[in-house]
Formats: sequence, structure tokens, C-alpha cells
Amino acid sequence: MAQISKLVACLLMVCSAFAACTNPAKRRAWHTLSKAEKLEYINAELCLMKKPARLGLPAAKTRFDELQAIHQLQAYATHFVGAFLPFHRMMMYAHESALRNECNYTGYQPYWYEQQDAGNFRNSVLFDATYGFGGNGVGANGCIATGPFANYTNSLGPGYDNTQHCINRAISDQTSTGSRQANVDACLRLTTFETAWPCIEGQPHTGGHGGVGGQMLNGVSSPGDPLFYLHHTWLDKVFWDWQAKDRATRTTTIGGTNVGPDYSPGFPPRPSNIPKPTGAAGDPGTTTTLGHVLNMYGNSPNRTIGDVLDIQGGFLCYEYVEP
Ligand SMILES: *[C@@H]1O[C@H](CO)[C@@H](O)[C@H](O)[C@H]1NC(C)=O
Ligand SMILES: *[C@@H]1O[C@H](CO)[C@@H](O)[C@H](O)[C@H]1NC(C)=O
Ligand SMILES: *[C@@H]1O[C@H](CO)[C@@H](O)[C@H](O)[C@H]1NC(C)=O
Ligand SMILES: [Cu+2]
Repeated sequence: MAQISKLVACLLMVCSAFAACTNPAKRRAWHTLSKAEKLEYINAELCLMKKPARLGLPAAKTRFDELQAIHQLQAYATHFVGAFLPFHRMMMYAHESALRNECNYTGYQPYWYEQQDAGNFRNSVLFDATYGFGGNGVGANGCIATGPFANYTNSLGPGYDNTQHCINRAISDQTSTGSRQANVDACLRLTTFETAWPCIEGQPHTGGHGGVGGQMLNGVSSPGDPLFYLHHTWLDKVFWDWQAKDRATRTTTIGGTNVGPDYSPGFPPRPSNIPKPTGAAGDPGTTTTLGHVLNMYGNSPNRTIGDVLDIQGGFLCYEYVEP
């Protein structure tokens, strides 16, 4: 009887736990997209930047801002903790879903194949003014002056401050060397989550944020630059490449502290109205578990880390196409 009702539930498409991922979405490297595909992605992002906010989160004016707010509001609870990689995976999925469901984007979330540009971000095709995200910051404020996002007014950031400002950048080729293949390989060689996660969060993660600079270098408000999603989707690929080396174990176990630091150098200080991290919903103690709740602030249903550890696990169903 129970079997039959499960089958009926599956036929009604409400059995995510049983749904097989038979046709995974293909996430591709930005530089391999056609010009038309790049423009479709850019136009969908511009659409999110025009769609009015609907979640009531502080200072957010648009749907693009709301995704940034989800990151800003829990920055200290989602960095330097075991949830870092699963949380950002969930954010990439939320962004991809918003583009597709709200802005008619027909592709999937692309990634920036950063090792190809490491040490030479300045000349990356990502910064193209027509088929990319615009160039470096200029002038005293470092505002980007070219490309489709040149005139976007960010309402969130910098950091925990909420002011009206431009998307700013300060490309550093030197810092971008952190995204090099050797740094990726060094993390992929590690055999425990407790060592691989901090490795990925250190370098290559910092290479992309610091290599772009400006808004992207702000650990709290970095999703104010649309490049954030290309960078973190690449990191998600690095995480998946690591998981795939021992898929059975690495999609079913997690660890690391769930108590973020009170303050981290390079992060804006946590203001007093943001609670000091002391643990997380779904974790019984101070260690990150599969039951850990990823808080999406009403943008989409909360999910647990266990739900997102396998990118072809039913809830998520995508794969990374090598460049
Ligand atoms: C998406 O497509 C639907 C159906 O064609 C249309 O009604 C809607 O306006 C489109 N939305 C956007 C944001 O373009
Ligand atoms: C941004 O504003 C400037 C000055 O008004 C204008 O020349 C430029 O075309 C605008 N760019 C975009 C992408 O809207
Ligand atoms: C999502 O998780 C947060 C943190 O546990 C919780 O406060 C919030 O109520 C949850 N939201 C929903 C819609 O369940
Ligand atoms: Cu982040």
C-alpha cells in the first residue's frame, strides 16, 4: 500500500526524493557560449535588475538585490563554516532559477573558467563591454563605466551598509593568480571535507573575489556584481569535481564547524543588529550536519545541506560541461 501511494505521488511529480536525474542541465563555461547565448544571459540578468523586490528584505529594491540580501544577511553564518560550499551552491541554483522562471532565460547558469584567466584577469573575455560584464572600475569611486551593468544602482552594500552606489571594480592581475590551476589541483588532492572546504574557500575562492576587486572583494555584499554568480558557479564545479572523486561518501557526509567567527579580517565587521553566530537550524551541536538548514529568506523553500550535496540527486539535476 505504502509502495503504491509512493508510486502515485511520483506520477504526480511530487516525489522529489525519488525523481531520477536522467537529463541533467548543462552548465557551461562562459567563454564557450555563443554571442547569442551570452546576450541571452546578460539580458535575463538585466531583467532581474528591473523586477521589483517581493520579499521585504532590508533595502532591496529589485529581485537581483534580494539575492544579494540573502547573502548579506547571513554572511557570517555562511563563510568560514562547513555550510560555505553547500550554501553558495544553493545560491547559484536560486539565481539560475530566478533567471529561468522569472526572466524567461532558456539556458543554465554558466561558470567562469578562471584558471584560464588567472594572472591575467584584465584581458579576460568576461570583461567584454558587449558580450560580457563590462570592464574595470574607473575614476575615484572605481565605478564600472562600460558594458550592460554600467548604470546599475546597487542599493545594498558596501558590506552591511546600505547606500546607493555603482558596481565598482579594481582588477588585480596579481591577486587573480589565486585562481590558478595549481591551487585548484591542491584542493582536489585533499581527502577529507574538513581539509578540502577551507582549501577551496581560501584559494581559489579568494583569487576571483580579489582579482575582480571592488564590490566583489567585499565578503558580505559581493553578489552586487553579477560576476559573483560566474565565479561561485566555477567554485561549485571545483567542489563537485572534488566530490566526484568519491561520490558515494562525499555526497552523503559533511562536517566542519557551524559557528562562524565573530570577526574575520577582510570581512566588514558584523554589526550589532546581526546576531552573533552560535550554531545553525538543523544542526544539533556546533558541527555542520546533513540536516543543516540553508535559509533562503522566503525566496524559495529552505533546503538542507543533505538536499544539495549531490548535484544529480533529485532536487538538483545538473552537470558541469568541461570547457
Ligand atoms: C516570459 O514569457 C511569457 C510568455 O511568453 C511572457 O508573458 C512574459 O512577459 C515573459 N517575461 C519576461 C520577463 O520577459
Ligand atoms: C549609462 O549612462 C551613460 C550616461 O548617461 C550612457 O551614455 C550609457 O549608454 C549608459 N549605459 C547603459 C548600459 O545603459
Ligand atoms: C528558513 O530557515 C530559517 C532559519 O532556520 C527560519 O528562520 C525560517 O523560518 C525558514 N523559512 C521557512 C519558510 O521555513
Ligand atoms: Cu559568499
